[in-house]
Amino acid sequence: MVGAKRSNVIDLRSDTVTMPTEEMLEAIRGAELGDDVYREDPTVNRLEEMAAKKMGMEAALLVPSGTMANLVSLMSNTKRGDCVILEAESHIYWYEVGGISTIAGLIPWPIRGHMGALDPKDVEEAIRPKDIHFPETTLVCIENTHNRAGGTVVTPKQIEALCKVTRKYGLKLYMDGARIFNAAVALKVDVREFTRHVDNLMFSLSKGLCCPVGSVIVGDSDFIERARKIRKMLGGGMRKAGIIAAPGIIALEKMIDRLEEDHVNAKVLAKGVAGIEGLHVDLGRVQTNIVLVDVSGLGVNSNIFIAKLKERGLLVSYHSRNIVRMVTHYGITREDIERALTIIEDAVREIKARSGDYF
Ligand code: TLP
Repeated sequence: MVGAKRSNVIDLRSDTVTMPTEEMLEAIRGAELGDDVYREDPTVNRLEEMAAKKMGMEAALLVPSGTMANLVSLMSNTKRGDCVILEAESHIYWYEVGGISTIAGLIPWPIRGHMGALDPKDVEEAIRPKDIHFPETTLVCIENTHNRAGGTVVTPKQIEALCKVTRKYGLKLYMDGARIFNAAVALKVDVREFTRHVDNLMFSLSKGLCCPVGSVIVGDSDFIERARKIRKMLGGGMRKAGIIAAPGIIALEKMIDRLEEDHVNAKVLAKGVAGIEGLHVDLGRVQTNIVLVDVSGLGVNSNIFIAKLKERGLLVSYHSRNIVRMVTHYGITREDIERALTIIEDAVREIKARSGDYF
C-alpha cells in the first residue's frame, strides 16, 4: 500500500519511512527523461530550477541522499585538511559514518549548542587562529531542524547572528536543512527567511515530503558546479534521474503545508506521553515532528522500552541510553497517535508491574 501504513504496525521510527503518494507514482510513470550527466533530463532540470527559486539561491543539484548531500557540500565548501565547526550532536558528526574525515579529509570541530543552535560566541572562540600549528577553519555547519535535539528550530535570527561571525572571519556557513520545511512551517515563515543568511544548504525530499529518494543541494552557481563534479566523483551522477525528480516536484508543490499536521500530531503525542508517570518529555523541544521521551523514570533503558512497544505493534527509535525518539509523518493519523498512547500506557503498566525483573 502506498502513502499510508502497510500493516497494522504504527511506525514512528522516522519520517524516512514515508511512502510516495499515488500522484507521485503517476508522475514517476509519466516523467520525461534524459541523461542527467549530460544535463539532458528535463524533469531533473525543472526540479533543480524550482528548488533554487524556492530557496532564493542561484542553482540546485539533486543527489541520492541527505548523507551524500552533506558530504558533497562539505567537500565543495572546503579543501582537505580544513577544520569544520559543527554542533556536537549534529547528523554530520553522529550518523554519517565519519565521511567528513575519511572521505572529505576534514577535521570536525564539534561544539555543543543549546537546543541544537550554536552560540555565535562559542563559534568565534572555536575558530583556529592563523598559526603555523593549526589547521585552517573554513566552514561552519548548522542543522535545521536539529534532529538529536528533538526537531528544534534554529531561528532566522540565530542564523543571522552566526552569519555575522562567519562573514567577519571569511568562513562559509552551510545548513543541513534535511527538515528545513518543518522549520518554516513551524514558524509560519517563508523558507527563505532561513536560507538568506547561509551560503548554501541541502534539504531532503525523502523524509516528511514523502518522496522515495533524494535530497537537493542549493547555493550559488559556482558552488553548485563544484558540487556537480564532486557528486560525479562519489558515484552520484544518476543518469535518468527524472524518475526521482518527478515526485520531488510534487513534494515542493503539494507536500510542504501539510507538515503542519505532523507537528500537531507530535504535540498531541508529546502531551499524552508527558502525562504518563515514569516518562518525561521536554515539551519546549517539541516544535516540529519529533518527540524525545526520557524513560529513565521507569528504571529501564531505551532498548527495553523499545522492545516492549514493538511487541505491541509500535515502532520507535533509539536516541540514547535513556531516550527514545518518536517521529510523526504522512500516513500517521490522529487515531494512530491515540492508539500509540494506549500502547505506551500499556507497556508502562507492564514495566512497572515487573520492575526488578529487568536489571
Ligand atoms: N536522519 C535519519 C537517520 O540517519 C538518523 C533519521 O531517521 O532521522 N541530516 C539530517 C538532519 C538527518 O536527520 C538525516 C537522516 C540526514 C541528514 C541524512 O539523510 P539520508 O538518510 O537521506 O542520508
